[in-house]
Amino acid sequence: MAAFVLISDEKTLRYIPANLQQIKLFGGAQPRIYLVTNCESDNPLLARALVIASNLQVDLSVVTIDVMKFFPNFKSSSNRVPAISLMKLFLGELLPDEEVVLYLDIDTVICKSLTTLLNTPISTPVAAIEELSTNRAYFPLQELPEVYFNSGVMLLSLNSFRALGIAKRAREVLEDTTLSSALRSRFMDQDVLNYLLSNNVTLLPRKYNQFSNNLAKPKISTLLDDVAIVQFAGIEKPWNYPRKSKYTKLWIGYFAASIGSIADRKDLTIIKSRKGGLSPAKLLVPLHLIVTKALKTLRAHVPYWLKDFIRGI
Ligand SMILES: [Mn+2]
Repeated sequence: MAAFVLISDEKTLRYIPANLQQIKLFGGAQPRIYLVTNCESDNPLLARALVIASNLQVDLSVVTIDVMKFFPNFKSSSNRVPAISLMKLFLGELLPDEEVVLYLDIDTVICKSLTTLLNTPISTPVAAIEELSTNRAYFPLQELPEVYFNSGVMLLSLNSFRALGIAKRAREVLEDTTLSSALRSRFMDQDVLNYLLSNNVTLLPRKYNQFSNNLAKPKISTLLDDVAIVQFAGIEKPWNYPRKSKYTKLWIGYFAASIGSIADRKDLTIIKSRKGGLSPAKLLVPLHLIVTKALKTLRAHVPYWLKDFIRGI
């Protein structure tokens, strides 16, 4: 079964517990996860992610990359996509023992079991959903690729990546000043991946990468009950989006469940700023206390003559 790959810089490291929780729930038995990050290995949020992974009994390996050493000439653009996301292009080399991996953006919300997807054999380097909306129109080269895929959820054949020398070709693109400045002007890793691989992609069913802004439209969302992964592609993220949406709430639930009592003050602000989210007080109460309290409340409402018949209440 495919391993999972998450890529995070220090801004998103705080949210990784939510991803771990979701993978635990929907990623099949004993999921293996790689976290590729440019954070220092003594970052407390990294340590926290490792503790949570061990609590959840998921196998988490951290791959630390110094992006500035990796790309000495990298010029950060005003783009919201961080440089570390370019590491998607180099996964064949970074994970030499893995054959197929499922890459997931941190801003994804998993809603259903992914075991079918994780066991899907692929004959192309990438399997992803086609991106029909905005980003395609911004592809900066004159020649638009026939298919333009989204790089937020991808099943990747790292065997094919290695066989096709994708890491070397990606480096060539990134070091070609004219080409890379055109490609990196906006969506960076997604543009480079499309430039290299859009003629060699398997299209996945859309349910594996539904954009949250589409699901917010009631007419569309009723048609899309079958959604397996939602991506908060764009500025809205489950941790900063004030609107009450089903998927934001779902994410908050995963995040709260994963951090439990090792939440810190900043986590509580994230959760507190949501209407409909868990309150910080609830979050810090260990689960068994909540259950005991609920049972007490229930007991108070059961007529006395029934109590003897119901064991455990
Ligand atoms: Mn994303």
